[in-house]
Amino acid sequence: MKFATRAIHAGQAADVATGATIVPIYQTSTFTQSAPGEHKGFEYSRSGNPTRQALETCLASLESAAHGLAFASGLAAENAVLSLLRPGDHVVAGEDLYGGTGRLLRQVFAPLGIRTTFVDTSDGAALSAALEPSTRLVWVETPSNPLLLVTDIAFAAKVTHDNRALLVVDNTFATPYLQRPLELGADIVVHSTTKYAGGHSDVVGGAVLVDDPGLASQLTFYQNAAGGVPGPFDSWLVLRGLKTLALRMRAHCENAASVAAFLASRSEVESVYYPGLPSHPGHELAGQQMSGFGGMVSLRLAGGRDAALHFLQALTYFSLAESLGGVESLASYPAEMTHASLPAEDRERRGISGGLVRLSVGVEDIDDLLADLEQALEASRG
Ligand code: P1T
Repeated sequence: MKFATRAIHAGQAADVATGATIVPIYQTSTFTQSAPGEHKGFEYSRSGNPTRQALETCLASLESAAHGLAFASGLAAENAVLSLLRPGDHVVAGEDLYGGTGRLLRQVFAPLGIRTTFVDTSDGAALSAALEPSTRLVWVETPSNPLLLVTDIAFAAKVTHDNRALLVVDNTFATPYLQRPLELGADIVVHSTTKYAGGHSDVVGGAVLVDDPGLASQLTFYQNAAGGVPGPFDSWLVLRGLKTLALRMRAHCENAASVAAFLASRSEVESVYYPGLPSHPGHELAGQQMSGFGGMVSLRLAGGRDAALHFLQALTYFSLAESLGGVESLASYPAEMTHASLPAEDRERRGISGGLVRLSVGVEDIDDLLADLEQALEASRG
């Protein structure tokens, strides 16, 4: 079965009990047993629920993974992966990554004795140099949030494995339609399914995908023992979103490419960050390890913070909002929104400041999006 077919059919056979064509929302916390311990595969919805199981099967199929686990949010999924670590373990993580992931590493796991070194993982030499004998996990976001840096997954897997550590790739921005890290050597894929997987900005969720049965059983134990699971309705919303992932990603890529080219032609814009532009330092690599360049575009306005704020206020179809990956276009100011939890000097050093704006390019008509951007750029001049 090809990708778009699996998105619609994997884990989604007609319901055995009723023939329902669409996986039902099994809105139940518990399952009646015929005798103690005798049941039909489900006992209690924290441990397992048929709607969640359908989602987990579908996500695993799309990521070419043997095992899929769904969580209540992307951060709950990340927390499950980090629970594999013990005090004294070391993590190497990309320095450009979602602010909440950095906060989890710095403010939740560091006090537990799990240290993280943040480096630019798109720089192979910097990545290799950051590995230590106690490094157990390498954590990569590619393309990264918000600067769209591209890390070589196959290279990262090699140096990580040479160091007897595990490579985690946050595949939220790319989605399995454009990039499948497990096929390139990664050990663990994480997702915020809140984003492109769900696709409609109406649900918060997360997922972890692995091949290794040992990792799968540790993570399954943690999922049940710690309990950060999604409810049946949220699972169903993500599953419904996945059915159109291929269609949506093609439209996101096409619109984002037009937006990036348009922004690059404007004098108000100092730089455009989009892996699909030949000028992007990761363009060639992205062309090899991804089958499209995605729907996220960041830009730096020459007029700095004031220009950025005027631009954001003037936009009509791009809502000023956190999050990304929905059918509707969103715009954010990372320094004061998604990445506000980073230490200020880190933000400044990495350029998450001044005129930096992040766009999640939706699937509206491109003419309307470009007209909206044009009038907002004019307004950004103040
Ligand atoms: O919000 P949540 O579902 O918990 O997912 C966290 C997360 C994980 N990984 C990446 C790459 C993400 O972008 C996110 C969440 N990001 C935003 C809310 C944002 O606007 O960037």
